[in-house]
Amino acid sequence: MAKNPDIIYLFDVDGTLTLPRKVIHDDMYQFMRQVQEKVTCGLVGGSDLKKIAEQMGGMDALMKFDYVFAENGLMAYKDGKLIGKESIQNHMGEEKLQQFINFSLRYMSDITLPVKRGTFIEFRNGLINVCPVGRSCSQEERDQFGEYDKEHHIREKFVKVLEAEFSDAGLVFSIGGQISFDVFPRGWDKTFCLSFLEKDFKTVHFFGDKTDKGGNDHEIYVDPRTVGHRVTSPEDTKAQLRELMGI
Ligand code: M1P
Repeated sequence: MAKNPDIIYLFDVDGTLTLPRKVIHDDMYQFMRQVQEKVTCGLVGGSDLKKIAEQMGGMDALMKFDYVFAENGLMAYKDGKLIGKESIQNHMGEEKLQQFINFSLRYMSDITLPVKRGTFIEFRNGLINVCPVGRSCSQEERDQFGEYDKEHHIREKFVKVLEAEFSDAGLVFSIGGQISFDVFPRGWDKTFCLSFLEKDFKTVHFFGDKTDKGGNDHEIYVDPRTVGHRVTSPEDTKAQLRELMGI
């Protein structure tokens, strides 16, 4: 049976095709190959390409998917070929970026914490990670900051100041982890990858597990351009696909 050219199935990685941060099980990978014989398939993950390739069993195995969107689509591939590449420095421009970094470093230089270590700003392709205690802290120092922050709201207060100072920069501030917060342009969640698909497909089915508000699948799951499917595990993804496709 020929593939319906209007439909694509798009999958989150962690918790949807693999257990969190683990390599895909061989039977799941083989099942996905069967699915792809019938429907165009893509992956969208927040991690970088190297990490997603490791999780799919290598770069060749990864590039068997019709579309691969690493870092939510900042690195976009179709049929194994790069079709899009975006970075935070390209998007913000060096001047704005340095204003942000300089302001943040000044702000952090005025805070006193139980301890301070190194790497207060970590620059990644798609986001800036800001860390008042410093990312080179030990596990014990990390836990200590986590507790201190619960009481003193260091990150919350910092984010409020940044939101006011850079209100026109279109940035999102996300306190997800224990010691830091992420800063990235608005829209650079998983919906970013839809710009590569919306012209070519009438229906984009998205499968993800962190679909509740605050989860990193939420925006794309509720986006009007997708039909969202909430899954609880790779096994559940498989079961839902079997039901949907009658296989
Ligand atoms: O997984 C959420 C966060 O994990 C880390 O946060 P922290 O070091 O503060 O615990 C960072 O990788 C951060 O970027 C990420 O959002």
